[in-house]
Amino acid sequence: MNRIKWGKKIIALVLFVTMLVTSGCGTGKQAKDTKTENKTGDGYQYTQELQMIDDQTRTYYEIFVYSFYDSNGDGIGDLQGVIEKLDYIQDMGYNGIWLMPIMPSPTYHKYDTTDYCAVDSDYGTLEDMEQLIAECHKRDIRLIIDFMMNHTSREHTWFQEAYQYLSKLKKGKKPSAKECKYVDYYHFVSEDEKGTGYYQVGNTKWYYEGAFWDGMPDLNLENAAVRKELEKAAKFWLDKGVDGFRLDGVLYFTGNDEKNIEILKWFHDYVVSVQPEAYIVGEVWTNYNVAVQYLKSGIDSVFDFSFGQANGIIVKDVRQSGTGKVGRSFADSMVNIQEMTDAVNGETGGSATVAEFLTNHDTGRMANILGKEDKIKIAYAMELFMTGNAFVYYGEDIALTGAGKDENFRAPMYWSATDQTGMCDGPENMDQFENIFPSLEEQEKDPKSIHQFIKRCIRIRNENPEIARGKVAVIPEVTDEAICAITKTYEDSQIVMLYNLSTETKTVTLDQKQHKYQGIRGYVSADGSEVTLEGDSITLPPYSVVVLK
Ligand SMILES: [Ca+2]
Ligand SMILES: [Ca+2]
Repeated sequence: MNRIKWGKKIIALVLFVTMLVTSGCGTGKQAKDTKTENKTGDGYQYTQELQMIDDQTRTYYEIFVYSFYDSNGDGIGDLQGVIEKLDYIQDMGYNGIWLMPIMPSPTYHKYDTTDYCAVDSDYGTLEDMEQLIAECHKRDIRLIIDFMMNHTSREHTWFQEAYQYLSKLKKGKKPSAKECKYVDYYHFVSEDEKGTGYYQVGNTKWYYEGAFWDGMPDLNLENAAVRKELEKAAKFWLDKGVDGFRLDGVLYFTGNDEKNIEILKWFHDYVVSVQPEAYIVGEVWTNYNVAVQYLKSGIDSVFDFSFGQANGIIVKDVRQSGTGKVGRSFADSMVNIQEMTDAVNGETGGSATVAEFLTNHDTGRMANILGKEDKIKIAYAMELFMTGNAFVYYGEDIALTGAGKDENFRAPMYWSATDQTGMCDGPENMDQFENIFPSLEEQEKDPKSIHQFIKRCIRIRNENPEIARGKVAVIPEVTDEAICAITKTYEDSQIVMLYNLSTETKTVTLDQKQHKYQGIRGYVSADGSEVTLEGDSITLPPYSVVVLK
């Protein structure tokens, strides 16, 4: 199961002339007095070099192509639009992209495909996709795509063939795969066998399963012929150079965890037989203690629905910050996630990682869930500083607005308030609403914007490989209701991380010798003020995180 074969080659890029950090010395104020280039423009002087490691642990940007950037003025985002914005994505610090479905589909969201081996004409051509892959790889960005194997579109020819066959089937006759192989591609049952989520074939006594809606008939993933079709599709994209897959709706493959895991194992084993370095992350939408079991299939990650979304640990802790035992419970939660992942890796001998996120295309956005700028900022720091892969949904980098229904979660990226170039129309049934926070153009000019804050979090993550790869241990003596204090150890290197999860300034005393640190590696704070170190004493502004080493 050891698929990380890139040898942990460290590519240390010195992007900017840097100053050496000295202990007891904050970094923000000096920045304004130097001529040194500062890329985020938030007044934060980088003192560390980037340490990008070419492995499976990455920071991914999830893109809904439809609403991202429109290159040809038809109001729909497209692959050329993504190519145009790759510099932006790279500049933000992402080294992975997850593209939501790009295959042909009758819907705007494209989760129901009619062809697994093509690009939807709304988005462009296969040549555009090849160009996008090449441009990503030039930038050391890995590109994964949504792969929907639970269901096809109702309009897929496989389903249409089966549907027509069943429509014409004589009364009392059983369907035969010899006459039409596609009847075994889906879950067709007779009237007496149908359960919830089954839909009638015309006015026959035959029904098909559509777990999500009648437009998305569920595939029979235990059929060898279906598996062959999906293998062909996976190989098609891997041969094009795609770096892996985000697997949609894993929990719905069958109603049974063990069967689902077996299906994942088949898919995983096939994918790595074609491309040993491919990354596979599954959407297993349930608590992590259940989802983590799916890593036994060999896939690299499952999304952590325990930490993410509106009712997840991060949002809950941010809402309760200052009132409950947030510092301690957040630290314990991180250890808990780690222990669950380690336990499965121990069993399989694998090196699976957790995939963290706060929002995605199925959830409301942080602008609506948390509303306040300081709370959104600390929530993103909590997510981006977790061990594992981090995913950020497009638009969250400016706290785009979106609540209520799916279409609203998939609103157009708000590039500028004055320049309409590249702006998309968004889904047809989206409600009309104003954005709560300013456009990217405005936030790029504001050193204290949410955008600058998130960019800085990713920068610090990319400077310190221990953040995404380190083993977490709690420092119990200083962890309390406001402060989460942990160490992270990756190979021979250890960092200390202190989170002030309260709205008041806090001072923490931590012996430098005992905890093996000499200075500040980097910090973020919601109001932009400095984290300072004096002797063994660290002062943390409200909602701030510091990395010490
Ligand atoms: Ca377009
Ligand atoms: Ca299914």
